[in-house]
Amino acid sequence: MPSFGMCAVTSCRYFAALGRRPLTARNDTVRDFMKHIVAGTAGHIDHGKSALVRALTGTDPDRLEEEKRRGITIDLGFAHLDLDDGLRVGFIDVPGHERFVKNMLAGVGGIDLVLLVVAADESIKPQTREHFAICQLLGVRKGMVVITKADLVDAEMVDLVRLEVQEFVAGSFLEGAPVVAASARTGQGLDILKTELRRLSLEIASKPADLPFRLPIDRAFVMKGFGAVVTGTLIAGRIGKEAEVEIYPLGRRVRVRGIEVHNQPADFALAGQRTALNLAGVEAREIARGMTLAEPGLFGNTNRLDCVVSLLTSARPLKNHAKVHFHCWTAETLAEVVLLDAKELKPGNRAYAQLRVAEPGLYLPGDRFIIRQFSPVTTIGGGAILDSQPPKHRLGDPEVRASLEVLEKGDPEARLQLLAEQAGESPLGTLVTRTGWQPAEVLKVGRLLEGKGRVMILGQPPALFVSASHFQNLSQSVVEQLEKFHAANPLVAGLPKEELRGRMAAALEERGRLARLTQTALASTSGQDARAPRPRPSLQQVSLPSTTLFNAVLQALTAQGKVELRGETARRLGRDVQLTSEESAAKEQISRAFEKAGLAVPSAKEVLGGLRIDRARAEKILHILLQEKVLLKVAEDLIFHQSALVKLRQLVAQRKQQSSRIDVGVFKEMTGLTRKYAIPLLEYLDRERVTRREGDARIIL
Ligand SMILES: Nc1nc2c(ncn2[C@@H]2O[C@H](COP(=O)(O)OP(=O)(O)OP(=O)(O)O)[C@@H](O)[C@H]2O)c(=O)[nH]1
Ligand SMILES: [Mg+2]
Repeated sequence: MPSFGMCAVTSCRYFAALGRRPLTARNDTVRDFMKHIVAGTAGHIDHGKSALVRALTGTDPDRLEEEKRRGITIDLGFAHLDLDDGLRVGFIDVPGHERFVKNMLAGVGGIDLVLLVVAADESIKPQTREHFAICQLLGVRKGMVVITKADLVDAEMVDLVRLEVQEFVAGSFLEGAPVVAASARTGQGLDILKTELRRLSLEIASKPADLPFRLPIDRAFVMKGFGAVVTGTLIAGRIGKEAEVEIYPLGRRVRVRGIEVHNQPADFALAGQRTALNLAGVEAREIARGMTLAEPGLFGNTNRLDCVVSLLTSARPLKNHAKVHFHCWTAETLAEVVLLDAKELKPGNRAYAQLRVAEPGLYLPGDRFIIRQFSPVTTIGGGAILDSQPPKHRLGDPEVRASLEVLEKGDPEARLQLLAEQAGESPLGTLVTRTGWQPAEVLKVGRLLEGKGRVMILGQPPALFVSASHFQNLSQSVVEQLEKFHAANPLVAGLPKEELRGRMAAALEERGRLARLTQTALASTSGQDARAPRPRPSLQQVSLPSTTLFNAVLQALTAQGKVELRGETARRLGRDVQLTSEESAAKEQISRAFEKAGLAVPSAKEVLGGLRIDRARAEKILHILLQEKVLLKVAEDLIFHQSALVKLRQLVAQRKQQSSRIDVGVFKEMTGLTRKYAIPLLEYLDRERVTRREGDARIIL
């Protein structure tokens, strides 16, 4: 097997193919104590972004032949620079051309700081604005402005551009940020730039290594001798060699055969690092930009996202159900914007919306995205994902807004409680996708809520989160349904558990509907705003409870003495079959008829036919007698009174004193029965282990 990463020669070939610096013998392992920061360039075409990266790092980020020939950047380029103090800055160089903004978007998602590049001879141009708006929408927090090509103009001009730039970034995250004049040609300003870069980098918090590992793929290609290689910025967690990972949304599980961090072989990669992974078990052509590597089976893919969307002031009003281009991390797809609390989104405003994305993917709460107009394609806004597996919302449901506010602004406990309440019951895995937290974190916060009586965590190991209100609603519904059942079926002792569970969806729906009606009525009589958040029953999505939850509810009700379980049936405790006097008489009559007949029993049809009550009720009474074991069904249409069977056993026991062997003839003689009764009764005795068949005879046991 080729050794990806550790072999200097092949790695050189590998990096030659990437257009990067080859390995040096000195740097053969990644230093995990280093701080890793990712800086992105941004700015108008030809303003000197790539030349600046090259001047800073010595690496030409334009790696494609076409880029070199045309002198423009088409796709993302990568380079890095080691500053002192164990600080490594990875650069993502983006294209400025209007047509390649989508490539820019695939790179900008994972950056910690931006170098907004403005050429001294051109000042602010359209893509300066667009790229900067994108950075703001994506929530980039740090950066600086670099006035490039300072060698082409005089100092006065540089000052003028500086003023323009300062005005341009006023009120944004770049207000007060360094504005450095530099020249890639003369080297002017590069030292100051590095000093500022270092200062800013030290202020930046490292990306979260304690969140589940995620690597949005920005490139996938095949390396001769290695196979599939993918690259990307590790946005969370850590990944080690030999780990099994899943390619979302493909659902393919593959092995990490080798890791390189900033061109150097490594045993693992950490959040914030530019990473290349050599994957075993997949072809490069099966993987594409926009897919994500993450822990296998941990998350679910999604194509519905609840989010908050902001529209740029430069955009046209956004209509409900508008189609847009959606960009999140390295992914790009079409999406429909369903506005949840407005009919139309006005320029400069924000609203809650559900995005229905055309291609499912791995998106988690907190992820930022950009939307671009369907046609002509320009950036019009962006936002943050609040829920990656949202429920279907009822049209005009005022609670939707209140819930989304909790998801946007609430603390972890409030958010988890809301998600648990919305679903009624949620498997741990769903909550991991809906929070983006590690399973252990979901359990930790869940336990806090459990301590406060707001959720219950069921299962062994604990894996099912049930909101306390849902549990309560279910318990009440079970009792109500049983009451209803008993009232309608006085002759039936109980309801099979599965049937009872099957009635729960409709029962909960009804409870929810009533609760909503009451609340609306209360709100209108008390003058309250009907849109204000209300208690939770209507929040829950009505569906059949899982068996785990349903059994837990039945257990709790049994412990409370409200319900009684008999085998697979449930009934209200102490609830007996209630018979009318006519029915009681019929019951007595049936019982007596069989008792009197001894072993030469009549058919059930004959007995029931002689009663005064109707056939259906008679059948139920017969069923009760069978359930009470007063009567016993020995074979199809062969029912005996239990006293007759007791006598039969006694008879057989007496016979044993003479001989422990009997055959059919002897049995017939003993009992005076015909073959019609004798054979089924002998088989019954065999089943009851009173006798054992041996050839044509029986041994009495
Ligand atoms: N005189 C001078 N020319 C520069 C400087 N920086 C870049 N250039 C030139 O400007 C042109 C464009 O530079 P690039 O670095 O390719 O610009 P870019 O912003 O990366 O362009 P795109 O990636 O296509 O958006 C090239 O011809 C560079 O040689 C500089 O500081 N001084
Ligand atoms: Mg360039």
